[in-house]
Formats: sequence, structure tokens, C-alpha cells
Amino acid sequence: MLTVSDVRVGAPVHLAPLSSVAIAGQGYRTRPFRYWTKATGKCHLQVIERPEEKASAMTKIDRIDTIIIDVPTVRGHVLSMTTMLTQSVVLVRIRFSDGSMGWGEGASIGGLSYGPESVESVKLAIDAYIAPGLLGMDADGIATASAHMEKAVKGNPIARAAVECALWDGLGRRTGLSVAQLFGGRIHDRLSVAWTLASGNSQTDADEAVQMLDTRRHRDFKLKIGKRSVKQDIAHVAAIAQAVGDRGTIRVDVNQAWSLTEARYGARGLQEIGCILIEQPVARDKLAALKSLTDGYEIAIMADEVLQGPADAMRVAANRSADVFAVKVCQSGGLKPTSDVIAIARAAGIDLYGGTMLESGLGTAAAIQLFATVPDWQFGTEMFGPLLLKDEILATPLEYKDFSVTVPTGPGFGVSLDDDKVNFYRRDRPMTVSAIAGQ
Ligand code: MUC
Ligand code: MG
Repeated sequence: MLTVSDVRVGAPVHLAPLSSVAIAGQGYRTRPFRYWTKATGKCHLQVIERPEEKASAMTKIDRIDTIIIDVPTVRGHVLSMTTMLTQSVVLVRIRFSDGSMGWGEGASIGGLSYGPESVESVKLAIDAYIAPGLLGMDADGIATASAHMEKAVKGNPIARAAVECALWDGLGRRTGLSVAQLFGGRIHDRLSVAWTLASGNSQTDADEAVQMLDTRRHRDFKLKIGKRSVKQDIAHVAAIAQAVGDRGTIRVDVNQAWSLTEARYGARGLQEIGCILIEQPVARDKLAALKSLTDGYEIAIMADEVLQGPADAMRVAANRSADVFAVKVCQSGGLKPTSDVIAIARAAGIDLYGGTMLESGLGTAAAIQLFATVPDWQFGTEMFGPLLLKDEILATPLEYKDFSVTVPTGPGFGVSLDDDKVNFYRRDRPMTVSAIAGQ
């Protein structure tokens, strides 16, 4: 029998498997829990080895809910394939048999114009194909749950990621550890954060960049191009590069819009005006074209849409078809596959950039937890998703200052949702009488 004393009020109590806690006059509690008392600030617990409790001690996945929310953006986000006025994401809430919960998020950009998954397809894949098979499984067995998801659902990395993230958040909350700790511990307290300039107007973008520099919010800028002619785009980038000067860096994201011929012309022009990187210039299936750009120019070429998990990362790394990986949790199929993508890049000598699918604060915090455990982000990160949204759905927003974001330190992803905001923005929110009358 072990005796534990001086446990702080409200602090999580961690128990090794096969243990339970005897609380004076209250019987036994098994597995990690929070002990609350109004007493003196201290409590005395007895931890007792009870091997016979092993079977009943397993915490199970009890229920999985999916909620689509639609949040307006602070301005139109003009991409080569569409213009976003709203960002829609799927929130996944998993309830566990010990009363704990975990939250995950699945996000994509611009409906189906960006890639093969949309929030609607993510919700359907989870509700109909993923959730039923996971109910009753060991809540702590994330590897087993992930293997099950991979077998039950081909492709659909965003749907799998949203559920996997909720399992990690739940595990972190139950054990009192941050997800960064579960992935080996954080190396960084802060991560640098780029901003995307995509108003569709050169002067507006230049003004926005200067404002971000003056307020010390961002100094690295990604410009969305590919909608206009290559020549017009180069002029647009040059105007913004001039406004930014030596105060920051300029990169572009073409979102697959160029042919190889256009991309060659673009690469030459962009490197001449001091742009440091081109993201996904050609279609995701044109790997040979991506490689020829990588080999042919000094400007860094970054893979984004082509990377849909570790197998794609391996394909790109094997021929060194890109200089940099845009590492995305949703696109990679979850936190563990994302750490595999990162490992492949590091082993192949490919640089890293922490990418986003414009997740809300929840999904952004999930990525930040993992990214904080990685030694080098040579091209920084773009973990600015919540800043593009008109409203905050976290109870306490992530902290952005000095060109970077602070890594949350609490259990799980270290953030919690504002329930009222989630209810307000949820797509299936019941219509009020006045809203119906106003139609
Ligand atoms: C993308 O393609 O990288 C990331 C930042 C941004 O503005 O859009 C996304 C999508
Ligand atoms: Mg991109």
C-alpha cells in the first residue's frame, strides 16, 4: 500500500494501471481523476494495488459527436480556386466512460475546391463510418483506434485526423499532461507565425503587411497567387515586397494553379524580386514537374496539397521533389501521422514549415502542441487560423505577440471551447422565431 499526501486541491491524481484510490468515506476511485475538496487545500489519499480491478479500470470511448460551425472571416480570403468569406470546420467531441472528454477539429478550405474533403464529407465519414466502430474501445488506445480507422476508412485524412486529435486531447486531459508532453515534451515555448495576404488587391495587401509589421504581429508573409496571369502576379508580389522591404519575408502559394511552363516563368521572376519560396505551384499529381522546379531554381519549392500523409511524404522525399514540406495535421491524417511526415522530412534533409488548413483555435492548438516538440521549423509556421476568423470560439484565445504564438501548457491541447460561441455558430442551430420571420 502506498500513501500519497499533499495532493493539491483540484490537481489531477495520476494512478499507474492496476491501482485505485481510497478516499476517506467515499470508497474507491480508479484511473486518473481530479480530487476536489473544500478543506484546507490538502488531502490525503491512499493508493492501493488492486490487480483484480484491471478489467473494470479501462476507460472506454462512449460517444462521438460532430458539430459543423461556420464562422465569418475578417475579410474575403482570395485564393486561386475560390474566395472564402466564411470558414467552416467540424468539431469532434468524444465522451469517455470515466466522464472525461476530448475535442478535435477537422478543417478544409473553400469547400471542395481545395481538395477531396469538405466539412460535410468529414462529418458524414465520422458519423457513419468511423464513430460506430470506435465505440466501446479503450480510450487510451489511440494506436489501436487509428489502426481501426485506417482499415475502416480509406483516404479521408481530415475526418480521421479530427477523431484522432480528440483522442489525444482526451488522453492529455485524463492524465493531466499536455499533448506536447505526450509527444516527448516541448522544445519551444513560442512558434513564429506567418500571415497570409489575400485580399485580392495589391494596395490593401501592402497596407495590411505594414500594419502587421508595425504591431509586431507578423513579419513573414504568404501571398496567395495563381488567379491572375503570371506576369500580373509577379507585379503584385513585387509591390508587396517593396512595402515590406527588409522588415520581413515574402512567400507565395499558388494552390496548384500553374502549368510547368507558367511555373518556370514564375519561379524565375519571383526569385529575382526576392521572394523566398513557392508553395505547391503545380497540380498535386505532377510530381515530376515539382521536382524539375526544385532542381531548376534557387527559390525554395514547397509541397502542400501533394502531402496527404506519410506515404506521400515518402514519395516526395524519395526523389527530393520539394525543398520544404508544408506540414498539416488535418491533411496528414492526425497528430501521429504528422509526426511521421516530419520524421521523413528530417531524415531526407527537407526543410519544414508548419502549415494550416485555417483551423479555429482548437485545431490550431492541436498542431501547436506537436510543432512545439520539433527542433527546427526552418520556414516557421502559419498558425494564424483563429486570427482570420471574425469571432473567437475558445474560452481563452491563443496568445499572439512578437511575431509568434505562445504554446499552451494545460492538459490536452491546453485550450477549451466557449460553449455559447459554438452554439451560436453551429450550422444545425435551431432557428429562432424571429430568424424564421425575417426570411
Ligand atoms: C494553403 O493552401 O496553404 C493556409 C494558409 C492560407 O491562407 O490558406 C491555407 C491553405
Ligand atoms: Mg498551401
